[in-house]
Amino acid sequence: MNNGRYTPKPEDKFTFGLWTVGNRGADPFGTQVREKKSPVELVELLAEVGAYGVNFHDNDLVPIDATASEREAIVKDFKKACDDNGIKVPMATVNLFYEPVFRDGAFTANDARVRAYAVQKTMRAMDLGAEFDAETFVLWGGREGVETDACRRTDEAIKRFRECLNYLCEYNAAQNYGYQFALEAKPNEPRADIYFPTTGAYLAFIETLEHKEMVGVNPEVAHEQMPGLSMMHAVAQAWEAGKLFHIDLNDQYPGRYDQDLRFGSVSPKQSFWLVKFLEDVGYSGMRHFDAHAYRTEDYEGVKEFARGCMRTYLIFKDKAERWNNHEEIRSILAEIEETNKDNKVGKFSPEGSQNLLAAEFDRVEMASKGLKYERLDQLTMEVLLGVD
Ligand code: GLT
Ligand code: MN
Ligand code: MN
Repeated sequence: MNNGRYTPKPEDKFTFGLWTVGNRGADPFGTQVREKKSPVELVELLAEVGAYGVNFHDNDLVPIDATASEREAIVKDFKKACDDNGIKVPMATVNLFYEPVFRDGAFTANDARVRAYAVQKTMRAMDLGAEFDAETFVLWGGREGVETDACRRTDEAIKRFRECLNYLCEYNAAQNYGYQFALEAKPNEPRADIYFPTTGAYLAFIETLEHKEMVGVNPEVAHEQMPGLSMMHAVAQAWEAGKLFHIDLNDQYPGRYDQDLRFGSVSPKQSFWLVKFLEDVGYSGMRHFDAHAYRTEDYEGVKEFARGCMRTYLIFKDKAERWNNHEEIRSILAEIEETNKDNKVGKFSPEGSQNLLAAEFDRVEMASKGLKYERLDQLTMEVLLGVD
């Protein structure tokens, strides 16, 4: 149904990480269920399903113990695969969580050698991304946290994190890479508590950096919904602050481990509001799916998963347009706007404040009329359920 309309196009800017379609289904209780595909094969898969781009961690592409000449050969092959398949590399990142050396964190680890190694590894990952003209550099501090707070003072961890970020921003400027750093929050997993647990926490932290203009956020649906928060609200705050540099789309049941499920598959209504927000404000960045297929699937299922993420996004985009043009919804919104148009607060002035202090408000009258949000929400549901 509507197949052409929901077919991804380059201008939709749909991207996937090598680690997403390359996820082989291992979990803490069981091993891989899908055979390994090389980065080149994964690029071919992404081209087949209609993605715009691919993103990677340094070690998704170049194994950690690769020699310089192996690295060179891998980069050459991968570049060719991207060019041949018309796939871009808009974002790069660094793996600071897999190796045992990062068991106590990377930028916040107690061992100063580990922190220096983490910065070195990040600079090298920035070099790698720059070879592919990546514009965004994501930092997910997966191990920046604790099982026990006995190990360090939390404010010391924050200072260490800031020192590393300031250093990397200087490197970005010195190398003329022009990256925008996007910090990705998550409340827990793999650590019991991860520092900067929400997008909001990172937004506050960014203001304390020396090059705050270079640094924004990469909110992820699953990471906001794990603790039961609203992804769309986090995204809206980031957007309003001019800090929405990237986005990780997926889905998640609240209160569980990080599920990274197919976009829109768990919470269609929240996903709809998210897509509607991004489209309404004109977000022009990448729509990155940080999700993976069920463990039950083979690579046909992986393609089905990837196509599903994009198709669902486009369906919600369509629904958002329908919502915006819906006659009754528009008339209720116009009534709402009517009550909003006479703003009595505005910017403070001594005279204005005297007027406000003297103003008379009929609080009973103001609360006397229903706001029609029930009707508005029901109409939303009808649009979403496809009966309107
Ligand atoms: C890892 C994590 C994701 C991050 C990736 C970037 S790696 O898969 O679960 O949320 O976005 O480091
Ligand atoms: Mn996740
Ligand atoms: Mn993510």
